[in-house]
Amino acid sequence: MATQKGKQEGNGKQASASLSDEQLLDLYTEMVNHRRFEESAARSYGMGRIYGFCHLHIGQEAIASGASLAMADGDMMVSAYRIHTMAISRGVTHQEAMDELFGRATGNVGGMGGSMHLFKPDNGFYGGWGLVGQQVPTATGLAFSNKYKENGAVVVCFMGDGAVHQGAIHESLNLASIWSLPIVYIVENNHYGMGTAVDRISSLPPIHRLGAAYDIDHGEFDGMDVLKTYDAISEAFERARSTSRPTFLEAHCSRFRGHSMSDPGKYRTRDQLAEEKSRDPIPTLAQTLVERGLLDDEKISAIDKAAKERMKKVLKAAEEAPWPDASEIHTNVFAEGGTNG
Ligand SMILES: Cc1ncc(C[n+]2csc(CCOP(=O)(O)OP(=O)(O)O)c2C)c(N)n1
Ligand SMILES: [Mg+2]
Repeated sequence: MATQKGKQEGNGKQASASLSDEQLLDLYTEMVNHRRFEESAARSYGMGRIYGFCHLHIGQEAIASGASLAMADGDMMVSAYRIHTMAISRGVTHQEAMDELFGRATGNVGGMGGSMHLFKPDNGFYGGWGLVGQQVPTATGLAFSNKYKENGAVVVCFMGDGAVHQGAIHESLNLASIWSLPIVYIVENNHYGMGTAVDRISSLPPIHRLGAAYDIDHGEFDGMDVLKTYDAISEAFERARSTSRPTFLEAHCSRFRGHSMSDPGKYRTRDQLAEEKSRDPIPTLAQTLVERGLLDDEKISAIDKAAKERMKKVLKAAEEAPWPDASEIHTNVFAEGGTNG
């Protein structure tokens, strides 16, 4: 890592070195489950079962799993709209998530939110926001609240590379720095916004440099490697816990599908995509675990088979799940007791 003052340099202690064999296998299994969930969502969207927007995290699963593993009870995660895997890592079941995508009453938020608005506050997952950058002031406010209450909780807040120029993000970083908030901001730099390469729209690269402007420790990591992801995020969490200082990290990653289901992805060549896929986080972890004697071909196939079978059942149940009742149409639209009733 970098050496300049203010940059996250790596504290020499790699949190991943203390993970047990069981935790490593769980991490791998979770990432395979994420992949199969997202592929099932893609197929269901193509079949007209999912309405509205649908943004997949295929290729970026290591970030959801690595970050979630770094969290302790009470910590909070906030993200944008590419969130199925994050919500699932924080305890939303595959069924609750898929039912929500299908718009069913049994969904995570009663079928009212859809793909972009999963929530699980009991496990520290605070969404799920559709406006680019919108989640960052919200996450910063949560961090302020945690510090005020002295509850020791740390917030991790994700945003895309296309979001970092939003004014509200700059205001948030400034406040996080002057108020010394226990928060870890992570830019998932998958190189593209909705269709334009980040290098064409940003004067920033490397994006993590933005942290320096607000006197925030900053750094970058390989978001295609779940163990490096876990190490970098754990170090930032440790800083937040021990010094109540924010960190601004850039995760280098790739999304293997379009921005959303309606994006044909004409802005990158087949060769470029193939190169990105050669760094797929799932086989990368598999190889490490094979080398450590924890996985072999047979176990890899068994984990994958179980993930596919689970998704078959989940899809069938989502198909059969009830729709929300029409009487629910105004539920959660207006605050109770407010001027609107
Ligand atoms: C305020 C606002 N402007 C525009 C949009 C439309 N929009 C949705 S996603 C997106 C690009 C975001 O790209 P990035 O932040 O890199 O995230 P990624 O989709 O790559 O994960 C845009 C412009 C929006 N949702 N909100
Ligand atoms: Mg992007």
